[in-house]
Amino acid sequence: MYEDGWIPTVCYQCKAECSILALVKNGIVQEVKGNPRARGKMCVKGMAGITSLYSKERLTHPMKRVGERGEGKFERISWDEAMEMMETKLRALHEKGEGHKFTYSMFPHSASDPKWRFVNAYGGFISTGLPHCDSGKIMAHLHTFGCFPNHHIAPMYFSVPKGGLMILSGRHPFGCMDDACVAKDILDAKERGAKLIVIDPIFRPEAAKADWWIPIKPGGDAAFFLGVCNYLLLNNLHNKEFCDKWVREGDMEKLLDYIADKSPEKMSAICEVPAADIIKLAKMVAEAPSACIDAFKSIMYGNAMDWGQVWSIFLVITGNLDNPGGQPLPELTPMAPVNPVPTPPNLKELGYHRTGPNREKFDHYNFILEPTWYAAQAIKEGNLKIFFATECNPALSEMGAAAWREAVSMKDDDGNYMLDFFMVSEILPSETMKWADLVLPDQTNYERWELLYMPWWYNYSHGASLCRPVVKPVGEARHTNNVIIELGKRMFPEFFAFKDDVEYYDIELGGVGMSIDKLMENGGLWSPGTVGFYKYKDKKKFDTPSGKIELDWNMYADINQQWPSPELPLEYRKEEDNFPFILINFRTIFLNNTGAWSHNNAQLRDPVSGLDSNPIMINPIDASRLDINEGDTVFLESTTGKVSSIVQLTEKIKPGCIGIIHGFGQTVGQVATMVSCFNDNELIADAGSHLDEQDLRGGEAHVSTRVTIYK
Ligand SMILES: Nc1nc2c(c(=O)[nH]1)N[C@H]1C(S)=C(S)[C@@H](COP(=O)(O)OP(=O)(O)OC[C@H]3O[C@@H](n4cnc5c(=O)[nH]c(N)nc54)[C@H](O)[C@@H]3O)O[C@H]1N2
Ligand SMILES: Nc1nc2c(c(=O)[nH]1)N[C@H]1C(S)=C(S)[C@@H](COP(=O)(O)OP(=O)(O)OC[C@H]3O[C@@H](n4cnc5c(=O)[nH]c(N)nc54)[C@H](O)[C@@H]3O)O[C@H]1N2
Ligand code: SF4
Ligand SMILES: [Mo]
Repeated sequence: MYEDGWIPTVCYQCKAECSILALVKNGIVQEVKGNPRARGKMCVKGMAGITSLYSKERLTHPMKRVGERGEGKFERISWDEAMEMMETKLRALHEKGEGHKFTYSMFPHSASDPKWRFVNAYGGFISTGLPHCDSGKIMAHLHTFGCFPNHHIAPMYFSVPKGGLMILSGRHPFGCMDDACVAKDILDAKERGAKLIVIDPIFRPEAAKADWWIPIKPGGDAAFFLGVCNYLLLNNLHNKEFCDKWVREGDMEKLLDYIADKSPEKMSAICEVPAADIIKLAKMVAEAPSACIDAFKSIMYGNAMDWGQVWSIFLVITGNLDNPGGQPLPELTPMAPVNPVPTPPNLKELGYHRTGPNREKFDHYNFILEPTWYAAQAIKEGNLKIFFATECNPALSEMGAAAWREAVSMKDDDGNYMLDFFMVSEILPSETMKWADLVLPDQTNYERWELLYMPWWYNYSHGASLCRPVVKPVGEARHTNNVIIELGKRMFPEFFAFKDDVEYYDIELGGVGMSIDKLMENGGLWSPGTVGFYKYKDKKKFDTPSGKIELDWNMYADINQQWPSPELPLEYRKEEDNFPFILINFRTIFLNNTGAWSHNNAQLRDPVSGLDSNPIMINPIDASRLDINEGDTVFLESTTGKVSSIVQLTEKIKPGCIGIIHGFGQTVGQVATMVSCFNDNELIADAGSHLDEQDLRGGEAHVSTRVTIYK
């Protein structure tokens, strides 16, 4: 099964899952590089993946908790005992008719990920990073032009023509590549004569390469682009022909009514970008052959849906849909079903928003906006009894770290944990593991099969792409997909009547004329033609209910939110006096989120070649007012927590903002704990604690928080 040579597979040091080649010699991965068939790049994290694979800290056998939750004391057990524990707990809950009190937090690698299949058969919830990421964008695009709800359908930078505008508005693609070739795609486009515009309160590496950097107030993107759209429309600079042909009748008139008073001057007061710059960008857009927006972090605020709707309006009135250099609308040929397919539970009836005081108010949520990450609240209210976590690290990644810890350790009057059972599968020791009852050692991407069939991120090369084992797994590590398939066979044999993961994938591929073998012959890649321009012209419609672009979101008429609000996120309007600064937590190329995969990777935490500190960035103007100097140790405090670190004075951050790196905070693992760095989610409130303030259209206050800073 294992061969020597350059083997095509995928990287999984981040969720981009780039196509790569792994050089295997004598059963050991020696080297990795980008697969030339997929434009051939690999980033520094990806190359450090070999360090994760061979880390001496790898989890190698199942373990069960022996101390209290949080103590992180475990004892080795057999796989038989581990399977037995999961089956007993799951059966007991299911027999009580409370299957919906089981949540599996995971990152699905395809729409038919076997773990997701199990959750559907069981009647539980799936929880992913989705509600944290760009769900506001996905929903906005779905509502407006019926675009397939993928995770992140970014511009295809390789298609941007000369003179085309690439607008990064709250986006760090040079570090958060989401396909290692994207940074080069952007720079190549620039070389062709495309223009790069970076809208960001911090001067990041993209700004250094940009034609124009526009510092903006965090959360101000909706206002900024409303100003741009106002100028385009009122000066007849929009793409009239496109709008006349494709926008639903009456919507343009309503848009004009609504936008008439969103002048650049008025919007400038909200987003803190001079009106002249808003106008300048509008004029550039009007003259450019194409314009695209890439945003990610900027849509993780409480006004996410507002910004998403403005973003959609901008693309529509400039005609930048499914054109070279604009917003792609990819289509996905579905895989063949593996029959019988379990019917998913009726989540709407069971309550997407199953926690909180007034859940009926959240009727507008749907799966994509579903805020299932309110784990802390759900546990406290008795609505979450069994929690599985695979490929995620909620102890650090969930907003409100203290509330999370409290909830998972909470006991009822009889002294039993409110959360009855908690399983974590991981490759390296993680923070979340400390609270688990059962820890399962997973196989890395170099040891397992996995069919990736969903261009979750940038990866258009991922029509379908195959992760295949290139070396023997360490110890007793088992791929969690197979563990869950085994559980499925025991509990729901009718839905798991296939031999294993490989047979499951083969059935799915068989229905579309492919197979695992054919995929391997094809270098691990296969594209069913998901990319193509102007598909709406061939189809003569958009995939919306009316077949036209729908700017007026009349489904939100009952809550008076048909049109986007330019206002800053709700969370900014409170406690301004006590907490005058806005906290920005951003990512770097050396870390992938909060995860053990980079925090416990020696290569990525090296002080020279990687990252080993989390300084507090502040503008010298603010610092001098507070008598804070470079290198001082200061406290950062919010309404929910307090942390401390060293100050870094820099003019690269907009005054009024504080910048920190997102992801730190691990207290387990030799590498992660060499230097102690704080977790930003100590400062950010638990999402369940302020439901009333949240935008009923779905925006959540994920990453934005007010803080104060003092020595
Ligand atoms: N290396 C690496 N890659 C990753 C990840 C990782 O952790 N590390 N995480 C992956 C995941 S899950 C995600 S969701 C993506 C996230 O990818 P990005 O969102 O691109 O990453 P960030 O660096 O968090 O944020 C991008 C920029 O947004 C700016 N910003 C913050 N608030 C605002 C605002 O209101 N308006 C504007 N215009 N700018 C703002 C920040 O200063 C920052 O420079 O990356 C993915 N890829
Ligand atoms: N403050 C703040 N909080 C945030 C964000 C933010 O910007 N700021 N971003 C939010 C966003 S956008 C997201 S998507 C979420 C992400 O949060 P999570 O979904 O929790 O993801 P990660 O933090 O990346 O943790 C992934 C874990 O999976 C493990 N892992 C890696 N590979 C494997 C594998 O093959 N098998 C198994 N079993 N485990 C593996 C890693 O070691 C790591 O511990 O965080 C959210 N939280
Ligand atoms: S972008 Fe992610 S998947 Fe691609 S090479 Fe880098 S770490 Fe690996
Ligand atoms: Mo994310």
